[in-house]
Amino acid sequence: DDQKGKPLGPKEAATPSASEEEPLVAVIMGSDSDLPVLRPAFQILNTLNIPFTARITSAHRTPDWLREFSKSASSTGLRVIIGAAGGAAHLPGMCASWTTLPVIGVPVKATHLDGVDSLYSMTQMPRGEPVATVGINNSTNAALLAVRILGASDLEIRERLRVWMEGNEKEVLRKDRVLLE
Ligand code: RP5
Repeated sequence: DDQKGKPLGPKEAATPSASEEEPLVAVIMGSDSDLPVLRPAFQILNTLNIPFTARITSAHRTPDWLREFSKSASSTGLRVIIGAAGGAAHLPGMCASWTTLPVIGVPVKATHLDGVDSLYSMTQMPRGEPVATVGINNSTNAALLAVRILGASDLEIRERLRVWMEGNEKEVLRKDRVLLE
């Protein structure tokens, strides 16, 4: 249990944070089985040079630790929290109830209900504690949304995102030209 809530090391995170800076984004997940779904988010955050931390904390198995983390999050340098969970996916909702930071939910496809259960859990938050929920398993969009939130008050981050989006556009146009050849 000592391992619970410890930042993931380079091996577990696969694409660890590129810098030693104070994390701006926390990616929390209900289980290490959610890790593969989150790798694209780590990749985006690394590519856009956003310092982040990744933690495993379960709304059901480690409720005290989740509460402690969520309540103290805004007093650190953290600005956005991404919460990923499958099944009865209370993680981002519980987190949102203990913090004023924006919380983005990633519904994970983890059960026989194919992630629809997690999607409904996250989007059906009662009024008062919003969770900005992305598509099932779509951690890429969760990371990009986190970058947009940070960019709203940071011109330099906004510019990095603009350049990245331009690259995306060029890539689609390139593929279109290949089709014509
Ligand atoms: C949730 O239950 C986790 O977020 C995970 O998606 C799902 C299954 O967890 P494990 O049984 O694989 O630990 O709490």
